[in-house]
Amino acid sequence: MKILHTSDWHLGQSFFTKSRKAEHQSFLNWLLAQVAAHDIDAVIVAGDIFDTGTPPSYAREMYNRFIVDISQLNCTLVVLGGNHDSVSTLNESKQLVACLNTHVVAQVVPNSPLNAELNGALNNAADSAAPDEMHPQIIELQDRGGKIGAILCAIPFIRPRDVVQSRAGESGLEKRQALGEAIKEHYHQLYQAALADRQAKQLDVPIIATGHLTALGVSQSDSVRDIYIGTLDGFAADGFPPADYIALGHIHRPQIVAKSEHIRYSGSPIPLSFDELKTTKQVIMVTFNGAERVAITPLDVPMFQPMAIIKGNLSSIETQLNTLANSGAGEGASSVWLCIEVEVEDYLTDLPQRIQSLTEGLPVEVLQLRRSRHTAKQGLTQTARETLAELTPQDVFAKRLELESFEGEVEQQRLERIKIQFRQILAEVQDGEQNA
Ligand SMILES: [Mn+2]
Repeated sequence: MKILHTSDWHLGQSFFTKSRKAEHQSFLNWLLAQVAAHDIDAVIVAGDIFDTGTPPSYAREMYNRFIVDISQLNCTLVVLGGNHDSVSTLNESKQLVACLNTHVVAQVVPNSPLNAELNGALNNAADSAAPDEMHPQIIELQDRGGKIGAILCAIPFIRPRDVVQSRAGESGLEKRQALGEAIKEHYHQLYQAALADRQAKQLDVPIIATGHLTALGVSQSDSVRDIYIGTLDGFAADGFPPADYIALGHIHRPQIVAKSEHIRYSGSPIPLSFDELKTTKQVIMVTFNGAERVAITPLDVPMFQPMAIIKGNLSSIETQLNTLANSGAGEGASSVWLCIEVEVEDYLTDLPQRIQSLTEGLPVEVLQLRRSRHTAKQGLTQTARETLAELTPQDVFAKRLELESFEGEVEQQRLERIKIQFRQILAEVQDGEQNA
């Protein structure tokens, strides 16, 4: 049994007004070629298929086309909901794509026995192909020969309301702990159900789990929003069950979790922010022989759109631009997308014009212009040194926020959320001090 693990496609993303359509289409074509070349039995997408809950038509069309194409390769597809995905958007075509060998798990079935019963009834009414008592998140993955090759605990992004009931009077810390425990319990229940199924059918197959969350101790990139701020900082990796492989999504940089080879983030297949250019993009191929995991092989995804970050003072930026142009980058179908960070003359008000004149005639397009704000940083350090005792936590946080840029509507909304969360956390800490 061979599976391919990928995540965080973010189909439909618009990047500083640029569409990622061509890159996504190239990636999907490349992925289909890998499925064919390596005889992949199943592809798992661990959340964030779409960038938003209401993706543009072209993105939905791309998704539909991919499902048709992969089913023709006799490969199973598993699609899990991420925090960016809308449960109802993914569920719209769930029954339809089930006919094309594609399993969609958009949300978790709650742990509570009452809810589980209700959901079981709803699920059976909607999906008459599930007459047995199998948990709807347990999927027997078939290999290309139609035999069961693995049992999957299909766990999408877990929304707190799906697994915990908040109680009045609970502190923030208690809420965080309750959510962490509930997530752990959800993994445990599904793992036990998978074990029971494997035992009952005497199968020599691995148990694979998935997830779309922040596992503790993982480094993040710019484009990942802290979904658990204020509720949970991260899920401790020791809360995962002893599955043979755990396919994670949400973090865009490929990485191993808690030094465990088999617990991994595949990362996003295309860079979703300039910050993500630091690492090569991958999908992960996992090979099993019976129940035994014999190889974990990252496959590097080609870079379909040239992108670069250029930093420095204006004269160094000019030199780097010319080096880039002379290297032949951007001479293909698309010019190089650039992020330019001005480090010294960042105070100049006519920076955009200066950068424009430097890049004129070169095969580049400047999508982002950052000022590195040295002066602002010095300001903060100075104030902090002189008057920290006189400042309130709000003052310090406000000064820190001044160092960040929040451009555009989405970023402004993010800024508002951060401010609200800061106030909540501060209130909690201050409550705690009074009670102590
Ligand atoms: Mn994502």
